[in-house]
Amino acid sequence: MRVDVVTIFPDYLAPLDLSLIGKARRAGLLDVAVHDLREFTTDRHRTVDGTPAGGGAGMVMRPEPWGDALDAVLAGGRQALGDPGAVPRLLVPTPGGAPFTQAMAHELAAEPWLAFACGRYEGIDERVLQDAATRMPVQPVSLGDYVLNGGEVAVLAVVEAVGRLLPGVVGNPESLVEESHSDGLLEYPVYTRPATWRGREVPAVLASGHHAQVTRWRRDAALRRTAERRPDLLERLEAAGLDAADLALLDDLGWGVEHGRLRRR
Ligand code: JAH
Repeated sequence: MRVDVVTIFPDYLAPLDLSLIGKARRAGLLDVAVHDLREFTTDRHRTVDGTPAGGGAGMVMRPEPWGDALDAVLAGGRQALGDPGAVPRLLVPTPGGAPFTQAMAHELAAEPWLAFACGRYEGIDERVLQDAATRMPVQPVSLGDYVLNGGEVAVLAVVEAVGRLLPGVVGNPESLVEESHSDGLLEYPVYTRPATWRGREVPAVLASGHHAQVTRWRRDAALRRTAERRPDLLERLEAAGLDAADLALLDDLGWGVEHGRLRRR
C-alpha cells in the first residue's frame, strides 16, 4: 500500500518509522511519503495561511500550496505505483468528518493508495477539497468529538489502524479477529501470571481448564463491560445474534429485546 501525507509538520509523522508500521515499511508492505506543504509555497515567507473570508477568529490554510501539493501527490504516487491511471482515497482528518471506525479501517486496508491532507489552524480553504474531489474520492474523517491542533495525530492513528490489517503486517492474524469492535462488543478483561498479585486473584474460572465455562465467563464480562461503558454499542446489536445466556445476563443488567434490538428498561 502507498500512503502520502501532506503536512506543515513532517517531523510529526516520525513515529511512522517505528514499531509495527516501521517494520511494514522496511518489509516493503507499506510505502509512506511525507510531503512538506511549505515546499509548495512560492512567496519569500513560505506562507500557508490567510485570514478567514467573512471575518472571524483564527487563520485558514490558503488553497494555492494545497493545490500544487495534491497535484504532486497524484503524479508521485502514480509514478511509484507504476499506474498512470491510479487515484488515491484522500482522507482529511477534521472534527467535522464522518466517524472513523474499524469497519472503515478494513475498507481502507483493501485500497492500494491512501493520501492524507493535514489541516492546521481553522482548517483548509473548502475549494481545495472541492477541486480534489473532481479527481479523487475525498473523505473527511473524525477520530472523536474533540479538537486537536491539526490532523497529524489523527493520521498516525488511521495509518496504524489500517497498517496493522495489511496482509503480513501482524504476525498472528487470529489476534485481529478476536478484538474489541469485531463483534460489536468491547473486549473481555485479560489476566496473566502471577495468580495472586497485591492480594488480587485471577478469576478462578480462567484456571479451571473448563473451556466452555471460560468462553461463557468472557462473554458475560464483555456484555457487562459494554453495558457499563458503551450502551450505544448494545443498542446497535442484532438481538438475533444473542443466545439464551446472553439474554439472561442482559435481563439482569436491565436490558430487554424490542423489535429485534436491545433496549434499556
Ligand atoms: C484540528 C485540522 N477527531 C480528531 C481531530 C482530527 C483533526 C482535528 N482535530 C481533531 C483538526 C484542527 C485543524 C484538524
